[in-house]
Amino acid sequence: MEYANLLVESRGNVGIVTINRPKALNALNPDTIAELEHAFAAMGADNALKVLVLTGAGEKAFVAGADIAAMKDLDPLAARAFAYKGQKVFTAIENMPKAVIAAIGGFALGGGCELAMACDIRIASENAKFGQPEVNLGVLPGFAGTQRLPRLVGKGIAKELIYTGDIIDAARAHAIGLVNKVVETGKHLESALEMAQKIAGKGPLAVRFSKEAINNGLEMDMDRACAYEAELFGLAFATYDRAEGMAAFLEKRKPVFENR
Ligand code: DAK
Repeated sequence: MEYANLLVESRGNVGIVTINRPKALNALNPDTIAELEHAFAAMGADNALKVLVLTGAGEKAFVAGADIAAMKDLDPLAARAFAYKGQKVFTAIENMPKAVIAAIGGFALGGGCELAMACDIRIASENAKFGQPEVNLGVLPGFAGTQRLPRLVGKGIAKELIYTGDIIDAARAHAIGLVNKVVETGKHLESALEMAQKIAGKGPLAVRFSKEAINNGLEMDMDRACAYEAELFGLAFATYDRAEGMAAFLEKRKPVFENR
């Protein structure tokens, strides 16, 4: 597929998706959301890619939110359809069978912050700014921000950010656990790629099962979540990579994982 709003590339076994509408601060219009759906589905299914990185073009923004110009005339049913579509695409990103890292420079507001939260890990430049300013527009977060933000930073801080619409800097985002790491301005992609390379060197099925255990387990009670973890642990023992990883350790060599 030809993408009008994305740049899609791979570097070795890392896939990179860049939202490329810098003049509109990479705001998410319906076409961009549809392209994200397609790109992530393709990269998720591509066994040559072990880790995915999502970023925004230009220095000013990761994504400044849903495209307000595209949203302003929606009737309620179209708005609902837009919200469902965005939620579906973000959930697909969250459930990719491989790690997804958001590399964030500049604004990650509204739908942009929600998109970053659908990724597994967030690495931000010092110039990054985060917020859910939807209340300024008379709406609430529509791409699951009311759900993912409290799960990441806790209910009290999430309510503060969503009710006030305040925009916070990278240092505060780090302090509240919204981002994993803050790096010098402009180095967010480089840093994300470094982490992606590190993860890509691990057993891909072990990373995938860990992700499933964390994402699904957090929605269960502790007993069920631990049972689920045990099932996945057992499943890992059915894989070639588990046998290879343990053999390599005992033979004092580097493992060669085959994703099977
Ligand atoms: N949508 C469309 N265009 C945007 C945009 C956005 N979210 N953000 C920026 N732009 C455009 C600006 O209109 C401007 O375009 P031109 O005038 O040059 O044509 C260009 O990007 C540069 O922006 P500024 O000139 O404003 O740049 P500044 O540095 O002065 O300010 C800013 C940067 C990020 C502080 C400012 O642009 C801003 O406040 N932007 C809006 C941020 C925002 O409110 N984001 C949240 C959007 S609401 C739902 C589903 C989902 C959602 C809601 C409901 N359902 C359907 C239920 C999610 C909602 C959101 O994400």
